Amino acid sequence: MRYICLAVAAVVLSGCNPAPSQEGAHGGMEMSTVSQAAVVKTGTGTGVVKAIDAKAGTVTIDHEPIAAVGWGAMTMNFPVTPPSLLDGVVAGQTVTFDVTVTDNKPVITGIRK
Ligand SMILES: [Cu+2]
Repeated sequence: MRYICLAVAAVVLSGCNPAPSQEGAHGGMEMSTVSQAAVVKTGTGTGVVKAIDAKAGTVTIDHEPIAAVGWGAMTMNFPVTPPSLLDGVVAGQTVTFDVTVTDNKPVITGIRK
């Protein structure tokens, strides 16, 4: 009886545990990678300029989805580096822009009209 109980326990453990524990280990590895090094993603987006703050060096863009950085369509405010990229950019314009996202903080590094 004892062996049977152990066998049943082993089957239950092997049947239920591997999938969740593997996922947990995998997730844990990803988590530690995230906490140890900056995650940098770059992408190119297209959108309509909603507002510009030349003094702050920021631009608000209603952008289309940018798969490379995992974003859906949204309106958001970006810092622009260097701010001179905003020269000649006006609200209402449709622009293509390069964005670098470091640990979820986006910066626009290029704008094309
Ligand atoms: Cu966005």
